[in-house]
Amino acid sequence: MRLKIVLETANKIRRLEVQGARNIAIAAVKAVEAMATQVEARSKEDFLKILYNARDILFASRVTEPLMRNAIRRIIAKVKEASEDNVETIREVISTAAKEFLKDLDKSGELIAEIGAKRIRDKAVVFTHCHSSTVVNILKRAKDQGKSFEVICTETRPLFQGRITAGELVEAGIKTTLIVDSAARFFMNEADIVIVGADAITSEGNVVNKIGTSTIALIAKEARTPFYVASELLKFDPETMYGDYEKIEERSPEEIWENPPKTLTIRNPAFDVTRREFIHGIICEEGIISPHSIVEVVRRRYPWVLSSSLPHF
Ligand code: RUB
Repeated sequence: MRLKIVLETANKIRRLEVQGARNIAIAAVKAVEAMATQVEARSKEDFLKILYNARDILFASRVTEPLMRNAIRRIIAKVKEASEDNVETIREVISTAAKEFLKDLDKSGELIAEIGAKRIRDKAVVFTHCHSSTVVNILKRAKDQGKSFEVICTETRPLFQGRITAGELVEAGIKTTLIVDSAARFFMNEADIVIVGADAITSEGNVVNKIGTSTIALIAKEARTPFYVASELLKFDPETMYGDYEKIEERSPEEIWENPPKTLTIRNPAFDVTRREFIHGIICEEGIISPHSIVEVVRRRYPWVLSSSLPHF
């Protein structure tokens, strides 16, 4: 019962009621913060056990979400560092860590919108895939700056997240065309730039994003259209530094076909990996960086991300 809010949030994340890496991390942090205000614990150790439980539930809700994992690990690290055993103090530590994390995420989002908007030239056609709040913010910023451009977005099967993107862009007054995923090559000739979001960035600079992203990157390369990824650096997964592969979530076949023939196999991976050589740049809070430099840039800006992963050894 004491983990009710965490369980509810994990279910919303699993069902995609909360969608996109950033929104997922924000929901998870808020759930941990809310849980911490209510939970009864006798000591710091006791509190930590509850936090570990919450962490495991949230991490399992979607396995390809390092931004959420980095956020929760950060909060737990702050609790571990706290010298006091007083439960009320621990509650404050969690609340402060959560608020700081969300504030920093907001700042990064702002910087990315500002930097990314500069890449959108007047009269440009921007191609995107799925729904990334980071990409939508870049596009809205460019629109606010008075640029006139249009967007082509894929519907993004199986769950049509492209419709969320299209809805938000149209609402913002941006001319938008929705296409089926398989029309990507057909329309790539019309695009000047591709910008997609990210769920995870590996230590080798490869990017994990919604299934179909790597096909779009291939197509963009063939059509000589620059391909950019807009992402907070905290989507970097420190576990990949130490040899682990980023796990790719595989979702229910029912999302693809509700009543298929009984003996049919249906596979439904949620994400795929785009190799760094297809990526012109990662638009992040440090500027536009080469995917090759990801570890160096993360180490400079968020040294704790790498140090908190050391227990992997
Ligand atoms: C969403 C998706 C988005 C990234 C980045 O997949 O792949 O491109 O999560 O989003 P799903 P953001 O719909 O399966 O969650 O920029 O908002 O973090």
